[in-house]
Amino acid sequence: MTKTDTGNFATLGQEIMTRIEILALHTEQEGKMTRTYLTAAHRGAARQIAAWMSEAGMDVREDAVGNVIGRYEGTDPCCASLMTGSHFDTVRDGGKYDGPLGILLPIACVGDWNRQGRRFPFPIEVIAFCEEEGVRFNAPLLGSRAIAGSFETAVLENVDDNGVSMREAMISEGLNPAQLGAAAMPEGDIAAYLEVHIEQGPVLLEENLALGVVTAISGSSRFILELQGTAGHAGTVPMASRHDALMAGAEIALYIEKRCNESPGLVGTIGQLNVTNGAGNVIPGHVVMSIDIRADKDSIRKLAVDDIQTEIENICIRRGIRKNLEQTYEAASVACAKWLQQRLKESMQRHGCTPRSLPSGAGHDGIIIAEIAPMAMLFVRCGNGGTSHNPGETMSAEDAAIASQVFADFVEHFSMANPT
Ligand code: HGY
Ligand code: MN
Ligand code: MN
Repeated sequence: MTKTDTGNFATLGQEIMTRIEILALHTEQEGKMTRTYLTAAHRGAARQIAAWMSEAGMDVREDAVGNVIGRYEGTDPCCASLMTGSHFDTVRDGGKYDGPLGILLPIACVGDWNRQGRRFPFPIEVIAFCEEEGVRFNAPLLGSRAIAGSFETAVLENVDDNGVSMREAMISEGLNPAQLGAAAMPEGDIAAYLEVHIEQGPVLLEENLALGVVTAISGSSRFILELQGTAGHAGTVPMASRHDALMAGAEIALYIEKRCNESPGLVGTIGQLNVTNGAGNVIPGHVVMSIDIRADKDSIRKLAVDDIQTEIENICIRRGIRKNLEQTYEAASVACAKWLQQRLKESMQRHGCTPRSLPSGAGHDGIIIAEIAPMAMLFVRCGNGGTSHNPGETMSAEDAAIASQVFADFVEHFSMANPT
């Protein structure tokens, strides 16, 4: 792969887009993109990724949590690896680029180096992280946590909508939860981690830029709130006597919206709200809802979380509702390594790209891998207004090509020496 051979990258861009379409066929919902942890669709996708990694000349293995790991050996056995990758699980009825781009782009580049018989001093490890979204078992970033050695085994008892625990699901798929500790990669083994990911927002699209360098990955606080009121007859209970769990949840949701509108960069989302045994003629007695609060500045997020917890308390007292607020996730914002950002910008400039920097409002596996290695992210423009976690998510083959070219340049210029 020569630096100036853009035609070659156009071919790689097409290969990536074709493979994203093939991978998208591994879905739980015909015609929709839903691939959650350890379902048949997920396992089929893992096998397909492993085949592509092998075809590209990588040694392939699956670790105890279900990550698919392709290793392209280097020439110097003492060199720490350059790690890259992303996740291959999806949200429900989501997009097909969120995750797979960051797996299939490096595989395409390694395949091209392999065809040319090209090796680097350092090994390249492409990680297809098995679970980042946290959809099936309400526990995100399982794949990267296992590799970083920060997997919290308590989540093994989390159950899915069918009452199947994560532990049972793993065992039935031939994975051994007792081996999770062995999935951890020692800190010194990884020289740097670079994740290529769609931006999942409108900034690059609005500025007509193909690529961006991520400065930091926003932290987030996530909760499950259970509200216990009193179910009753919709026609006979006067409004003033009700303890309506859904109305309490609605008031809480509207407060969160109001509070998050008060600070720029602060966002709040109620992605799930379920009425237990709901019926049109029954006052909701029990509601379970998710709460997701994020901000690029941790201090802003924490202030908002405090206010929201206080207001939940006030609303529940006033409405005679019992509550259980369980925190399911907490992550501080994580800065991307400055020296890697600089290297990425140099690669972009060598290929005529404006080195635009921007923060990531979305979470990524990089927030966890940053615990064991210097981390960087390369964003790729989204089309369709920048939408994501939506079937309208899209990107172009041209942008896949230029992202491949910049990624390849980054690798070809990579050396262990951290100049700072
Ligand atoms: O929720 C997130 O930010 C990521 O897409 N899992
Ligand atoms: Mn993602
Ligand atoms: Mn996502």
